[in-house]
Amino acid sequence: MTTHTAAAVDLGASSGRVMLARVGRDRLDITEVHRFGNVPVRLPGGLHWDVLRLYRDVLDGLGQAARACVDGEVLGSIGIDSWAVDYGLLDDTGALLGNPHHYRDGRTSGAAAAVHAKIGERGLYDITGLQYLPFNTIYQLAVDPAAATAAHALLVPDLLTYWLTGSLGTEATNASTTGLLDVRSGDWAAPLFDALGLPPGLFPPLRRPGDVVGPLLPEVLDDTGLAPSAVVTAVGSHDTASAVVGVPAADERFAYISCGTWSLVGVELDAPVLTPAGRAANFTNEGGVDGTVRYLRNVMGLWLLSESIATWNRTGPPADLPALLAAAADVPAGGPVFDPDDPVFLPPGDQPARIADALRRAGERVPSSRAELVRCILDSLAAAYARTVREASGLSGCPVDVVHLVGGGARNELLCRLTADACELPVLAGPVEATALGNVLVQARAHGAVAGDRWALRELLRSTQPTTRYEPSSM
Ligand code: LFR
Repeated sequence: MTTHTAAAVDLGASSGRVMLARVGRDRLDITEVHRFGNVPVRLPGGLHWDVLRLYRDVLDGLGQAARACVDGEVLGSIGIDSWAVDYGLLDDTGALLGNPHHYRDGRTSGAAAAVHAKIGERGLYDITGLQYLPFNTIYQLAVDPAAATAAHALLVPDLLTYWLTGSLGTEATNASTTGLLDVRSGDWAAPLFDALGLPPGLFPPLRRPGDVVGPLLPEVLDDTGLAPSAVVTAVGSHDTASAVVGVPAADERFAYISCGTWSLVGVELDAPVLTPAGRAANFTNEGGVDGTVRYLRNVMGLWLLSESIATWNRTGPPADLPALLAAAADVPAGGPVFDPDDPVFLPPGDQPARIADALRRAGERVPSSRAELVRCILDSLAAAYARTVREASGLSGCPVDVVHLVGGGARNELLCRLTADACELPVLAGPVEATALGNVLVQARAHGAVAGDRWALRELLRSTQPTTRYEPSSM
């Protein structure tokens, strides 16, 4: 087998990156060739993604990837992943009908109630197995006046794929986050489209991770300098699906925390769990690569920290994150905690004030310094991770011996340590770039550079990517 050169386009809620990877039987190298901000724009009509800016950066990144190829090396494929649920609408000529909304926009308040009046919440879960999040695509579409007449809806990675290749499709792992997919059949749930008055073919047919989508359009070749042989290849286009592929687990007995803007906490299963207890605990059955199920719940994540820092930077002396984390590590254990999953924290805004309110309401002490507040956020996240890992294991019957913490949060030593303590389990931290690694591994397998199931891919991760182990301090 040869080495495959692939680019991963990985878009997060606050930044995007294009990574260049070389993957072979004993080789997995990945380097960042372009990193860019993802800055949403507030208009009178709501909070939007600047999707053309993102696409411009994707093209620039692919150009950099082409130029980074050395000694006759040719970039063979490109895979795209991003956050879930958001979409762009197209007319019948393929033109974009307006900028996609941001899932944190307030337009969905009240949308769920309207949808549940047509399809009961329990019935919806029975069909989709999806956790309730107020911004699931189904709720967004219900309040989107353009949806009923649009020719196509494309999830964000599928929209970028369309612009690169001209090919319409919906990648299956991301489709599973829409609230419109039947969790048993794995196909679109026609009765839900009916009930909501949505065109039945609004989303184009599904494609699976590993499917080759096709070559790049001539204008893309011009813009990027890529070779005409490069193809876009479907990956787990939901970033969390790629992140779970990128978890370097040795066997099934693990939980994962994909820790970035959100923290996605759960286990990997072969079949969905659709029990009333799972529904009551708001656990989701999202689609994973190779037909796996990501049985997890969203925890609010580092968004609490990044929005706190943004607030401090707006209103006072700039915050120095490394210094704050060092000081937070010196704050004594046993301080106040709040429930990070309170929906009050969902929209952008003054998180320190919201956290202080939440603590006051719960009769807890309010932190008196920035460092104490950072510690309070991390303690609260660690406690939420521990609760969620226990519930995921209990509800699914999947035993957990180790917690893999991947994504940007793996750099945060204090968070990893607190998580090990709260879970009373070892935490294996890293890789930071699990999502991009999961993305390129699926491409490399599709193009024959590596073989085997997800365990073979994880074996390659374990032999090439360093991790840091944190033991719980009571052990
Ligand atoms: C993480 C993520 C989560 C999804 C949230 C919103 O980046 O994709 O899995 O619930 O973003 O799309």
